[in-house]
Amino acid sequence: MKKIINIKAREILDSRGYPTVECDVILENNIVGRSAVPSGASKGTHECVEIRDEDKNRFNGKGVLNAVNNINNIISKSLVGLNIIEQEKIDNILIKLDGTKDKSNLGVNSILPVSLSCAKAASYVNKNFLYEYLNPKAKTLPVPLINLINGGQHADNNLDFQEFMIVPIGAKSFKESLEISCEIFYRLKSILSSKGLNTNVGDEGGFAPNLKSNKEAIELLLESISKSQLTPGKEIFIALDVAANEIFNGTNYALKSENKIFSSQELSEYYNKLINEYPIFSIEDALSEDDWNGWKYITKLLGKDIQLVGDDLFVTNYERLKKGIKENISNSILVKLNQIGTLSETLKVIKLAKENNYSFIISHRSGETEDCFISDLSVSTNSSQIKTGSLSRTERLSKYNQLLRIEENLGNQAEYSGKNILKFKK
Ligand code: 2PG
Ligand code: MG
Repeated sequence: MKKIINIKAREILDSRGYPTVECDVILENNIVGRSAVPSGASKGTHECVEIRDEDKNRFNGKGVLNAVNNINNIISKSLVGLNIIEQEKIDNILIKLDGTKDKSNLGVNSILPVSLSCAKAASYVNKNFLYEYLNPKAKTLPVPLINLINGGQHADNNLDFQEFMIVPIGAKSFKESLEISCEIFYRLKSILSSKGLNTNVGDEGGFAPNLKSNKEAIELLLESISKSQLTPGKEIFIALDVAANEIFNGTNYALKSENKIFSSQELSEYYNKLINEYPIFSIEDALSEDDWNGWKYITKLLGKDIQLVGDDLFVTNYERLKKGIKENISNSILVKLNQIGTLSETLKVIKLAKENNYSFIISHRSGETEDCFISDLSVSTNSSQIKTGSLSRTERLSKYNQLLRIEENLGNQAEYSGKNILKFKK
């Protein structure tokens, strides 16, 4: 048994240069588990709350010294002396200490790094990879949903949809999936420059050009795939995150780049046309977070044909997912640790998704750090898919690189989810 002897947090900076919390959980024998919290730009209203200092003299009010102090002064006192492998017990103490449903008291940004650092420290006790500690039988690598064109809140361009992703199912291994995706990424860059379009990247490392329409972004992806000698709809599919909260005005959805205004039903019909025209495997947040009637409609219309993912809709929340399952809404959930705040609660949501045949995708946030906890989480839960940005910016690559190490560590045993995910395309 290894006991927690100290917990120490600090303010560090994330990929947008905003402060975030990093935490060290220190065990006997100087074993240290360290993790850091990511942060979203297009957040769901029902997510747990990250607390910011609101002191305008520091980082435009975005400092996180209060969250850091909550760890150093309050949380550490309650956890020192506990056995590190008692993750659920630790998480329950964190939940009780906070005492609110949305973790607004201590802040999700003080609770999550402690929870994750404990799991990491525990994995180091027996010198295991984190994924092995979480699940000794794990051996399957996820298919990456690689966000090659950024729009919406993640870029300063005119695209309404937030993420245009490629899904390399045709590879034989995770390593190969990255190799062929890099080929497409480089190809896209040269196509953009040959057309005089901007090749600067957005928050998640994908290109962020101004285009005539959302369709044009999809067509650029298809051109890059074909010019890389790969077949769209066979080896590579397309996935979208519309992040529809951001185009919803309370009544209608507006696609500004295309000068169109839609009701939920009309937008669903628009997606129907898109999926008939293009090899789209998955659409995330196709409608806004509380448009339950719209979600019912779109699930009836498209739920048998494609993966419909709830991100802001479910916010990794057990009760919201349960409601969705009961009402036949969507068929997939995006899983983000900082939407809910502890590892144990996240695993409980994943279990519910599995039991109900919903696919689940482990996801980063648009504001990230070098922490690659989600890579191990995705393998340990057999998630089949991971969403962690494009093929540039080290805070995105750190996740892919950890998956490469995991695949290497698994050796001959390693499997790649690949075409198996097509079972989610019904
Ligand atoms: C999303 C995420 C991650 P953000 O909407 O899925 O891509 O964005 O972290 O800004 O909420
Ligand atoms: Mg999303």
